[in-house]
Amino acid sequence: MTLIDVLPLTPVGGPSLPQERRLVSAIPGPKSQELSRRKNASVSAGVGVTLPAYIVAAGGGVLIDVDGNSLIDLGSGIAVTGIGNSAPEVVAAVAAQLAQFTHTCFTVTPYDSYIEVAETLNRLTPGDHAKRSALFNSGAEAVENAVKIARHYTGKQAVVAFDHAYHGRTTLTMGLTAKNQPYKNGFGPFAAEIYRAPMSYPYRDAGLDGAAAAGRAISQIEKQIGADNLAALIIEPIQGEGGFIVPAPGFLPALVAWCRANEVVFIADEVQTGFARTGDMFASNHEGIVPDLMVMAKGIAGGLPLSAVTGRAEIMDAPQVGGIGGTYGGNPLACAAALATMRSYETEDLALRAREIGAILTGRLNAIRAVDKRVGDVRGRGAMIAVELIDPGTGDPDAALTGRVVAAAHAQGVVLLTCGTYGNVIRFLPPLSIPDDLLIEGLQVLGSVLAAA
Ligand code: PLZ
Repeated sequence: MTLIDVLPLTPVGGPSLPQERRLVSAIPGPKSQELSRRKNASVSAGVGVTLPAYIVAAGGGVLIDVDGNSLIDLGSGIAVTGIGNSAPEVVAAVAAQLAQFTHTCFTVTPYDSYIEVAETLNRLTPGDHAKRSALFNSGAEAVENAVKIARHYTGKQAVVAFDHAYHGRTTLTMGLTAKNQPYKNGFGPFAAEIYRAPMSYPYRDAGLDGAAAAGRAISQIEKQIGADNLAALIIEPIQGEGGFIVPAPGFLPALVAWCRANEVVFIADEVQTGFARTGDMFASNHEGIVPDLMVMAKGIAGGLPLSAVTGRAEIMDAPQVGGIGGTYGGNPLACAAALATMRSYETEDLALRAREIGAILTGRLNAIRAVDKRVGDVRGRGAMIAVELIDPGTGDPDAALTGRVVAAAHAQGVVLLTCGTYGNVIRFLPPLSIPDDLLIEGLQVLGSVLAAA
């Protein structure tokens, strides 16, 4: 069986798909199981799969698998398809570009869409200072480049990341990422001059407010590294893989102020939080912080691979000409998708839609929490919400329960993701194109499988 055999003759992706949960086989069904056998015989075992239902079409709030099941998508391919899968404006923009040219390499013979993406990012990101942007392919690649640029600008080497941080899987970004399993185990040695500071984690911080948590982190940085050696501090304004941890109010502004006073570049990693996801264009906006550099990917281009670093012109312009680049960074198809995607975030006010989704999520999840003490915390912003599952007797994280709940939801046709250092967080990242009734049905399934677990 090849892709051509399973694809329908006419395209059926995008919002035209019936917006319903429909199970016609077990999940995974027989065709998916056959593909899993082929995967195991051909794909590196290190490449894991969360839910082995193989997808043939997607749009709105559903994913259609090869057996004909229609699954409710509460993951957006890890916060990527915010504007929906195969969103018509993205399909049209990419198709038009596809017919013109597919690649030249911007650093060989350039093209204007790269510039327009940079202009758009310079306008959308916080702060009205002069900015510059550079485009890459993955989140990790953009994180690496932000660190390179910060080191070049400051002439310093050390970088601070935080407990529970996730910044990628390359050698430099593995070092920035906190969690060993599965991201780092056996893959060392890691890059030098990376240090870790304590995060603000209100649910597990016993009442430490933002200023106090920042003071704790800053004191450790000053004692163990010294601002004179520190090029950059990198932080996710809301931590993603680490457990949707929203730091206490005041924590991020205090870190920004300290960085500015000490000539340390403040890098916001908005790879997961960016582009309307949290109910504002960027999570930094909720606390009014203006990062020196911002790293973006995921939601930037409606599913095409693109990432970016945007920041203060004097920092971004520091490297030598030719010092920043790559074959595919800012590929014309990805730029066409990004322009269409970013236009939609603005013209359709998708940040508002994210807040509406957030109200539905938090309302229903808090109602479950009120009657089920295993739900220790409901947190997040906008369409980036999570629950932390605990043992009600001890308050300890309950990763086993989390695994059972998510597996049961998958079997019921709801695509749910976990996260968290302790593996006990269920996260909700629905596409902003999901209809309310489908989202509510997904939450009803969660409620019933949690009650039964
Ligand atoms: N920074 C904040 O969330 C990617 C990882 C999925 P790439 N998060 C999803 C997985 O298991 O690999 C992420 C992120 C933040 C950086 C990254 C890295 O982005 O595009 O996966 O390289």
